[in-house]
Amino acid sequence: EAKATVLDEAAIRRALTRISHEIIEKNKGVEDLVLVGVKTRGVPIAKRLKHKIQEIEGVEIPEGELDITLYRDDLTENQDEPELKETNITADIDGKKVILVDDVLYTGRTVRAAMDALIDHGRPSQIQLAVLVDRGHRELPIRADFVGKNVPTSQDEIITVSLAETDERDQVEIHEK
Ligand code: 3GP
Ligand code: 5GP
Ligand code: MG
Repeated sequence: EAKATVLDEAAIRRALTRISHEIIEKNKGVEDLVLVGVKTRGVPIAKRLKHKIQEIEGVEIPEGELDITLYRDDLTENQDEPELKETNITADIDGKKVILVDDVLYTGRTVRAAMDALIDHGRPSQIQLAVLVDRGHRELPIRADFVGKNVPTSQDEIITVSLAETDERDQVEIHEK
């Protein structure tokens, strides 16, 4: 059962609005940006950022998606590496500033695999990272450029991310594993 709600619908909306402004500010506009969502829930988050940035700047940013899966049955076992399953990036990422988007950043291994996949796909001029929640416990030297909320967790906790597009409503909670 849920221990606490860390973001409700309004808080998620505000966080994504803030991140949209931060992306525009950091990049001095939206030129050469490409958004790439990491499946599953990074994809609707990337689409929301795209729409918000379009509202603010009046420019449509290309987007794509990556499917990176941990080949393991038990999410509590931490031994297997994330692997790329599927890529759908029609945008040319050569020379582009790619913003990777995921729901939760934890060990950083998924992001590392995502960066490998991007670099196989072209030569981005930069890769930036946006996440809704950073729960800590990095195992690699990876950090996010844009964070919705930092949620310090223990290893026994999990963050559940519900989004209207995949789960009928918007909510982020902490659960005991
Ligand atoms: P997502 O694909 O929407 O991000 O990894 C598959 C799903 O399992 C993820 O959905 C995520 O929500 C959920 N999940 C919950 N806890 C963990 C965890 O500790 N590791 C991983 N890889 N996924 C988790
Ligand atoms: P990492 O590779 O950084 O350990 O984990 C990142 C990926 O694993 C994210 O795409 C996310 O889906 C998933 N993940 C890791 N921990 C959690 C968690 O506590 N909650 C959720 N929802 N996803 C998690
Ligand atoms: Mg994810």
